[in-house]
Amino acid sequence: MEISESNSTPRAEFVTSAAYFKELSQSADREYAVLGRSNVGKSSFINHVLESGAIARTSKKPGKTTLANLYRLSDGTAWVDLPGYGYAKASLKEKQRWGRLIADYCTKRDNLSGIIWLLDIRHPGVKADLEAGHWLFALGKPVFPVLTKRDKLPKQKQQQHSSAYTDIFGFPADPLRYSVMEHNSREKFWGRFLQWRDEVLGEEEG
Ligand SMILES: Nc1nc2c(ncn2[C@@H]2O[C@H](COP(=O)(O)OP(=O)(O)OP(=O)(O)O)[C@@H](O)[C@H]2O)c(=O)[nH]1
Ligand SMILES: [Mg+2]
Repeated sequence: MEISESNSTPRAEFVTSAAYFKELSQSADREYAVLGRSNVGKSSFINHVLESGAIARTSKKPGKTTLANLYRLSDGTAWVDLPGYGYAKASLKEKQRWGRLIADYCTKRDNLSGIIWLLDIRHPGVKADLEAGHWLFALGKPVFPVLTKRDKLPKQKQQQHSSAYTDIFGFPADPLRYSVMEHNSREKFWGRFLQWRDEVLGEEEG
């Protein structure tokens, strides 16, 4: 019989959506944003890791999330699902609004405690992520990288690509590999994420 880990997962509830940064209300002292390329799996990750069914809307096609969506968690934090960057096919006007929303959010959100940065395990070093990486590290906020869609690669390739990511971005350790197809991923995420969160908080307070 499988032992359920679900009681360690905080409950999530949807609070609000916003098309522009100034419209996004705050609901917790500490907030974590889920950032990544369009279609990398941000909304799927949120649903899976928070065991929240379909609280965040997902799609096979890129460009699904067009607003900042705010969730309140039972652990007292909040999470924000952002539109993806790097989607070439949206209209210029939409791309500009998403870019502005992401940039304003990341630079002006005063309760932003860290960024959960999602990267597709299959494609280390794509241009949009390199550009985002430059910008993200300049921002100076703590970053927790997660490699998504691990089920799409054999184990050996996963290891190679994970090391490639670590080299490219100078991560202190190989990032967590995640798949929404695996129950295991959720457990591993919470183990590492909570540890990281404590370390980051310790640095802030210390
Ligand atoms: N095989 C596999 N597919 C995944 C995984 N995570 C997400 N997907 C698929 O990837 C596609 C995009 O997922 P979304 O969660 O909508 O991606 P997103 O990053 O929120 O995309 P935007 O909102 O458009 O920026 C969907 O078809 C998901 O089912 C995973 O771990 N494994
Ligand atoms: Mg999305």
